[in-house]
Amino acid sequence: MLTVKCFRFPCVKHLTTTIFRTSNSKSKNLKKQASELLEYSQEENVKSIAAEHFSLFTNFITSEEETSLITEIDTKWRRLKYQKGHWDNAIQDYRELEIRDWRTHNASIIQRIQEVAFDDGDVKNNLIHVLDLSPIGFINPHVDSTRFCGRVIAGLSLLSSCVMKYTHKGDASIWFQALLPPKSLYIMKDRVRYEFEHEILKNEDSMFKGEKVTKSRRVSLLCRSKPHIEHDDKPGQLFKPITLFENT
Ligand SMILES: O=C(O)CCC(=O)C(=O)O
Repeated sequence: MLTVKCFRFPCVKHLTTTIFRTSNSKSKNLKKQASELLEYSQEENVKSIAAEHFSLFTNFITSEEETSLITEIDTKWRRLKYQKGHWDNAIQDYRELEIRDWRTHNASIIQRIQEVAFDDGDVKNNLIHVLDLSPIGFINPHVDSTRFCGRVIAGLSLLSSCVMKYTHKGDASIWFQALLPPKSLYIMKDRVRYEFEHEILKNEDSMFKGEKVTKSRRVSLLCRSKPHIEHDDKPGQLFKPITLFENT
């Protein structure tokens, strides 16, 4: 069994996120060296699709920033317990929130994510979806609803590693998966966002490069762009976007 710690994936420790700034000061080009954290099916094109439409940045935040985010998030649950299942069973053993107004320090982290994830033409959704999976929680394969979500989804992982798998909607033999360490940021967009279903594997199925990955409590912060056609996203309706999944 593999409990994901840096020493079991020696490269993780040394994966640094290198920042290159382009001449356009608005566009930030973060280059990552996290290829060890990706695994692909045999199909040739999947690697190039992932290279273009999926990014993973390790150590996007510091441990102090992770603690600061979790501290704020944990003040918000009140008595909200983990729920057994989503209405369509898309998610199991989870709870979720949407937060628009963050404490100043945490707001600057959200801003950093949005700066990296979105292009000039994207309209960011400032309601940040916080998803808390219990140790036995998981997310079934789905594509986020195009009614509620635009071309970009960025996810910051906190507390535990997990495996996120992407499977092509038309051909299950075409897939790739990412080992997401805590404090990492992934960005899925365009072809990966629309043509692949994504899922967070349950512990029983959670294998990466032949080794078992055991997830404990994992919290994610999801920053999404808005769809180009406006839909009502008033607070209170928000758990609709949490129901982000297309019924495929
Ligand atoms: O928790 C995550 O990183 C994935 C969330 C997800 O699947 C989604 O919001 O569509």
